[in-house]
Amino acid sequence: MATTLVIIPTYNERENLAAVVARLRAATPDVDVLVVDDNSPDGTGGIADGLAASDPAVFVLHRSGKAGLGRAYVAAFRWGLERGYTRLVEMDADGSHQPEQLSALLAAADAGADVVLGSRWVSGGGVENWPAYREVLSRGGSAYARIVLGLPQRDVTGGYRVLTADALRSIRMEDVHSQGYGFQVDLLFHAQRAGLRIVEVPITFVERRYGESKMTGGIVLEAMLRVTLWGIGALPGRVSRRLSRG
Ligand SMILES: Nc1nc2c(ncn2[C@@H]2O[C@H](COP(=O)(O)OP(=O)(O)OP(=O)(O)O)[C@@H](O)[C@H]2O)c(=O)[nH]1
Ligand SMILES: [Mg+2]
Repeated sequence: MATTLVIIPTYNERENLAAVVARLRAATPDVDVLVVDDNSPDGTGGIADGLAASDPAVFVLHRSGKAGLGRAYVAAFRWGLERGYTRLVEMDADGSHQPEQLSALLAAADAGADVVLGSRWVSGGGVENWPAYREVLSRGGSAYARIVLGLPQRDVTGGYRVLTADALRSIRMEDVHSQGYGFQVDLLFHAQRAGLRIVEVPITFVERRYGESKMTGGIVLEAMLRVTLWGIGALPGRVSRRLSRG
């Protein structure tokens, strides 16, 4: 039997956290939940403690300050692996990743995928209430990373994912350095190079209704620069593989 831990990173998600956890517990009662809070100034950590106190399936990992999404996930993956969970899930706190769609992602893992990507850019997927510029940025970012890194997946920046514990163990976490959204691309790039079975499942991403986005120009720039550098770093390997295939 698979044991599943859904990781929800939070930074100032006071208006969103309780609702998303309630929806998740209703939609998939068998999964556990770990909130990873970076000492949110708005008191999200205290809300998470309240949820954990009233539900034995909810846990909280408090971190000392805002260190970025990537660091929060690496700490949470370690927490989950140490406790023996066989599947770990990434999910945003702001309602953009609908808990009601998790069972479709888990079904793909049941069918043998090592990594399941909730995907906006495959048939059946999409976005709701997104301003045009966000869609352009996201599609453009995905296209750029796909080309530069040679990734075959359509949605490489999304953050609604299932990873098996074995898949995570086969990726050297300490090599996944990116802090912001580049983290998702970085993790996928490592998974692809580790030869893991990666499957995309369509999702409808719903723009947050409450609270503020943490996405900044700096985070986008970090992601683009890193993708470019990894692409250059991976080039010799890609060329020699192509040559050896003739
Ligand atoms: N623990 C932790 N969580 C973070 C950090 N930065 C963002 N998050 C959380 O990561 C998730 C995604 O961040 P968002 O700000 O929603 O980013 P986004 O979904 O790309 O942007 P929007 O579509 O505008 O909401 C949310 O649950 C955030 O609260 C961080 O530094 N630490
Ligand atoms: Mg969001």
